[in-house]
Amino acid sequence: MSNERTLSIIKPDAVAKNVIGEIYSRFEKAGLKIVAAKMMHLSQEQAEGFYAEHKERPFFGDLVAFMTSGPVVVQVLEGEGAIAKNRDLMGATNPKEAEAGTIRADFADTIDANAVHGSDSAASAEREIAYFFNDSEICPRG
Ligand code: RTP
Ligand code: MG
Repeated sequence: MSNERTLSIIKPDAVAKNVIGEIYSRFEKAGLKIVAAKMMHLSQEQAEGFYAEHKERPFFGDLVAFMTSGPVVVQVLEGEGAIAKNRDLMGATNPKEAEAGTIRADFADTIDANAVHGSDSAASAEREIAYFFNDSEICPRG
């Protein structure tokens, strides 16, 4: 496994529940470093562009409506095997199917309001990091 970067979003439901710190703590305890972060309220256009791969899916409208319903926290996580490690920490997309102890099992309520996003491959990590951050906004590796 190599040192990787991945894009993570704490979604509006988790921000509203006041669990940003608890989720950050899970990243840090798993050895992932937060090397860039910003809080933002996504516009319709930003949410549609971010989830463009799902444009034709029946849930696309609900997904965009949810992601624009309140502020989110967007971060770049760095570490050994960061992409898979973050997906493991998150748990299954549907919190009802997520393993105990995962972020979605502990903090999410529904498949729409499922607390976190994480890049699912090296290619999506690269695209998604560049979608939200300039190189100058990401701390150098070190
Ligand atoms: P994410 O992209 O947000 O990290 O979630 P994921 O990889 O686990 O799931 P993905 O298939 O990429 O779907 C993106 C988001 O769309 C919503 N979704 N709803 N109703 C449905 O069947 C359905 N399937 C997906 C979820 O909120 C999911 O996080
Ligand atoms: Mg996904």
